[in-house]
Amino acid sequence: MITLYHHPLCALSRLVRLVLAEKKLEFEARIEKFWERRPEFMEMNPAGEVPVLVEEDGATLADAVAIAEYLDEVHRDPPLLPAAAAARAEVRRLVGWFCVRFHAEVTVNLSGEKVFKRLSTQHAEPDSRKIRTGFANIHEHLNYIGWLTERRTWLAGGDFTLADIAAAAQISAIDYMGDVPWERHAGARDWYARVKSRPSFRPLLNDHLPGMPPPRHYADLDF
Ligand SMILES: N[C@@H](CCC(=O)N[C@@H](CS)C(=O)NCC(=O)O)C(=O)O
Repeated sequence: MITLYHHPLCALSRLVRLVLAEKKLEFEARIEKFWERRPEFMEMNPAGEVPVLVEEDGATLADAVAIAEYLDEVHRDPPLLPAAAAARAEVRRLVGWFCVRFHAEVTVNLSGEKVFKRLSTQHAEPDSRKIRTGFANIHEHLNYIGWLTERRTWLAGGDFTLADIAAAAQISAIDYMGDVPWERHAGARDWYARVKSRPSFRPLLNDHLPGMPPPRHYADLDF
């Protein structure tokens, strides 16, 4: 069976969990406290980052998008990248947008400060300037999702793709902390409600970290 080393509130780990679930692949999920830099884990991924996926034959893969593309190549059904080269390039552009830009501008500032700083160090205070920056930046991204879904059924076109997964993975990690300003972004909210109602999303909605419960609307499909 596949083993996934992840953290429940790591957006990039969530991306891989969603891909595995869309493809209905069974896997054993192991929570990795990556900040402890366990020697056995560092050996698996010298970057010391989750997610890491280990195949039954021992093949070890790191980096969320590399893992997602690998899974899409090896398990074609359902495809998460389109067959046409130009359509594939559009999906990859948006995957990069959310895994790189959104992650750096929003997720690192919000969950990095509020969750991982608290988990990884005993006394570090969250940096309120970074938190303000994360809150300021999220609007541009939610507006962009609204703009895209006024023109397309899903983010990259007519089909649900890895672009939707990449965006929803980031947003779900922020939503777990109740930090998504849904009241100002009806378009993004409608799109997220559609993603949230997919069976692949259910395990994420059941996440519950001891001492860090999600807000009530987090698992609500009609939020
Ligand atoms: N390039 C990696 C980045 C993943 C990443 O940023 N993971 C964070 C947790 S969400 C991590 O493990 N950070 C390690 C650290 O801060 O030392 C990927 O896309 O998978």
